[in-house]
Amino acid sequence: TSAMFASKFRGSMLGALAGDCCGAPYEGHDVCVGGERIILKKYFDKLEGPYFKAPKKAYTDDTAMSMCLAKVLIRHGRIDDKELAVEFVKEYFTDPRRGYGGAVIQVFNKLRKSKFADPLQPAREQFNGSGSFGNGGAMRVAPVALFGHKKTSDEIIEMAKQSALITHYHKQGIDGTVLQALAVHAALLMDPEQQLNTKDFISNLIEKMKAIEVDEEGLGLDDAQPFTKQLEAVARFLSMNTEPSDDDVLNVLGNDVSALYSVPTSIYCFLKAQKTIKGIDSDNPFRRAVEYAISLGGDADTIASMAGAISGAFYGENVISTNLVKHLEFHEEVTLLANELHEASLKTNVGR
Ligand code: R7I
Ligand code: MG
Ligand code: MG
Ligand code: MG
Repeated sequence: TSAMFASKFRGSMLGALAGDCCGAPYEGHDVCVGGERIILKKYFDKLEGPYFKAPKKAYTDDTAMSMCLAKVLIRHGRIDDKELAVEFVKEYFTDPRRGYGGAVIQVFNKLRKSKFADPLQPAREQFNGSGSFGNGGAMRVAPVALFGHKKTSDEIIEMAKQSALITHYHKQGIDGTVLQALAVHAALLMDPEQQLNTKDFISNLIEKMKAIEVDEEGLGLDDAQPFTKQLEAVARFLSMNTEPSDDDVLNVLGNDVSALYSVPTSIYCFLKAQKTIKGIDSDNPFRRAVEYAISLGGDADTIASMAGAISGAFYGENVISTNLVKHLEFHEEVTLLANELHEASLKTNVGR
């Protein structure tokens, strides 16, 4: 129903915001062990407990750029390269201190200087022409998947790619964006009242990524189909009788700013949190996903934000503690944009 989708839109966008805001203080930290896990638990207990007045938890570039995407989709009903580039640049120069990736700022400067002559050119020039493989495309893509809730996977894939290309030209930067979009889209279309079949969820993503990465076969690369391989590792971890150690998870799935070593990790966090997690004492699966993601350290804001976006798209907004939401900077604006994005998605799909 329309009301359920509206709740899922808010769930996904507030879920992403929660992961970003709560994870940001942990970005760059080591994996939480022993007492650090308990400190993290207390941090969440406090935020979810009776409301107290405190400075809001600040959002970062992950949220700033997601909202740019939402605005462009609301306004234009599609991704317009130039409009999106203008929106990113406007946002960055208005509010630059949001922890942006180290290299992406060059793109913003070049876009502005060239007056957006070719909105895709600066991204192509990153890293000596290979493009960025950072997770910046993936971290902001949830609104694309939400907006496309009535569209086919192929249409989601195209829109996700396009949204990435303004800043991320490297195949892994793009494919990571596509994977995150497909994960959010799949979660959005599922009934949260039904027990989620994690095995099916991951096999569906593997099938889709295989098809996307097929052109890499036979190129003699060390690692043809890298995302497929990472997703197969996620499936393996989920099927184990005992939880893999944090070291195994970090060594195989990773927790860094590259798309390849963060997007599959976020999907793993979401799926693993369907069940209880050792060292995480909460009966709320959304909180488990986000808290576990943050406990892994590294690119904590982004991995938690991506896991939160998937989880919120599956469960809807009610899974997120309302007390926690009140502590998040920008939560009213995000709620409003989620509602507008939902309305816009209904309009553009009329007659389809
Ligand atoms: O991908 P991007 O937008 O960064 C997003 C991350 C998230 O964690 C945010 O929370 C924020 O903290 O930043 O920005 P980029 O600058 O394009 O990529 C991020 C980083 O990935 C770069 O600064 C590089 O360190 C690394 N990187 C690369 N390194 C070597 N070669 C990305 N591409 C390459 C590459 O081709
Ligand atoms: Mg960030
Ligand atoms: Mg590169
Ligand atoms: Mg980050």
